[in-house]
Amino acid sequence: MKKTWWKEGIVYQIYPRSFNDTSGNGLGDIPGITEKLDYIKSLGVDIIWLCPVYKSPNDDNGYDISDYRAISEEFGGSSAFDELLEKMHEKGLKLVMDLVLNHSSDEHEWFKESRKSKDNPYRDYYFWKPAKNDKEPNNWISFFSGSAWLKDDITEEYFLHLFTKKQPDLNWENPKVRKEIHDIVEFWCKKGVDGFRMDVISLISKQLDFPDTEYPKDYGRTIKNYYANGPRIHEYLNELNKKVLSKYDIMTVGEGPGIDLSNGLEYVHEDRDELNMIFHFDHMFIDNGAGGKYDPIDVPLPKFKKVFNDWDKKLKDKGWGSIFLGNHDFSRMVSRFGDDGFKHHANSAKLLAMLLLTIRGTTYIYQGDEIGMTNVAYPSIDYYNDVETLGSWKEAVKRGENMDEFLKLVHRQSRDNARTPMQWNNKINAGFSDSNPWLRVNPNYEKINVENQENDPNSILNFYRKMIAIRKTNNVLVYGEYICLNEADENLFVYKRWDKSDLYIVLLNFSDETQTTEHIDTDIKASHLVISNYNHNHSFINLRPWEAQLRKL
Ligand code: ISL
Repeated sequence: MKKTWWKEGIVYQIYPRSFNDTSGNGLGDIPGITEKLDYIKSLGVDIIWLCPVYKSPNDDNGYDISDYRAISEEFGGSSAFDELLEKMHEKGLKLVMDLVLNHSSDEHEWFKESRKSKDNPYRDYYFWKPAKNDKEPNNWISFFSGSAWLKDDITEEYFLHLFTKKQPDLNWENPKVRKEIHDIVEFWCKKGVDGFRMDVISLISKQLDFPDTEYPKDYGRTIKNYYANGPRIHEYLNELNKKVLSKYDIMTVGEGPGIDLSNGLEYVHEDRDELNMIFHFDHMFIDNGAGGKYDPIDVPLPKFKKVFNDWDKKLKDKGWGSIFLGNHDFSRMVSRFGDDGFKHHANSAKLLAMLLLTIRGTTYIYQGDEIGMTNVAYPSIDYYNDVETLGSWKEAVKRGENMDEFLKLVHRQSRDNARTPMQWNNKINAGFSDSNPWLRVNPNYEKINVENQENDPNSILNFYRKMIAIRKTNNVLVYGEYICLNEADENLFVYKRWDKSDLYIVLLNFSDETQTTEHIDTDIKASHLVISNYNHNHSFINLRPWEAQLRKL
């Protein structure tokens, strides 16, 4: 395996709108990030992935870009961005931009032109189709509910939007579109950014016959598979790589709904010159039942472990993985994979930190997870902001569902769970802003906040710092071999990491009861403890509720 900075680096993901507001308008901003660089640096991370900060009407909080070269004025404009980049580089931090290239905003100049007439030079920048039997060109459903086509009055044709109707899909078939995209990527490379997270990159190549799809009953869960991995996807990525990416020392990570074990390597194989890493969602959609996200099911631990085991095997010696348990699109990782109740909150958050930092692949930490921020449960739908949540709510109303019950599902599944403002201290608005935040703070900020945890050597925050330091000084935890020792065990996740000189054993008790490791065949007896989330009486035979131990031979 080639050794590089982005394999060894640890990424911290920032959702700027919710990170830190310095202008006092209730929205986080770029100077707010600059202000917190010492905090970020103190975690020990190396790379910041910044969710979109471009000019945007914010129909989907920045994932609808109206000018790919301009920074949103609300966030501080380009001078604030330049300052952030400069300060980050001074401190030895790298910056990864989020690029949304599958679609633009409908307020982008290209789209404004495109809709004007059928022969406008920008018409083919998007997908326009006439009606079929007085209806949409096909039956495709948008990710955010309803048809994926919208009729535009000017030419009476439909355009494709796999996300909201303000996010028209760009037509990568058109060489002019690809040239524009290459130029945009080059623009940011020349500015000195260190990489890109490419939004829904698996969707950029479309099936051009736009077939009607016979959606099975579980389409809520499988919908992405109909649109992803189109016929020219690898050609496009290869071209982008050859023309721009390969000329710079940057990292790329493609977001990949619809990417799975059968095709993942095709995106990241080190000989293929496409992307460095992808985000697959095998563990993130694992709790989606037949009805999709709002039909959640319980997940047995072996199924969860299998995702990590299978992907490690698949990528081993050929490609590189991304290890994450949360981001701005999912509920909080401690509420989802841990236990956010009073008793086990801290230990389960620390256990998940140990997992993130000891599995093979680059670690991605989402803002707030380092203090164990949890899901929120707003009293009514009026408090929610996310387009996906609101779309699903409307659909549920149409279906005549019991909306009190549906609100409980929103509490569990809404993307807003991860978007509540960062909890800095126990003062007004959690120290995020002087005025009312765009999204209500989670009321538990009085207990769960950075300031409290700075002062507590046993806090989740300080555990992250220790774990990060351990990983940074032990390359075996980055590159070393990985094997899971107890695939079928319902409660424990135990694995080894090793190379020629070192061997680590990771013991994670994913349950709220004591569990024995006696049946697991390891060299455990000869090992010594490196770090644990409990600070006394460590036995490697009996692991207490949510106990996590990193041991070394
Ligand atoms: O959010 C999801 C499930 O709750 C995903 O299906 C998500 O829509 C998908 O992973 C794509 O996400 C990305 O593109 C979207 C944007 O809304 C997300 O925030 C972004 O991460 C459209 O640009």
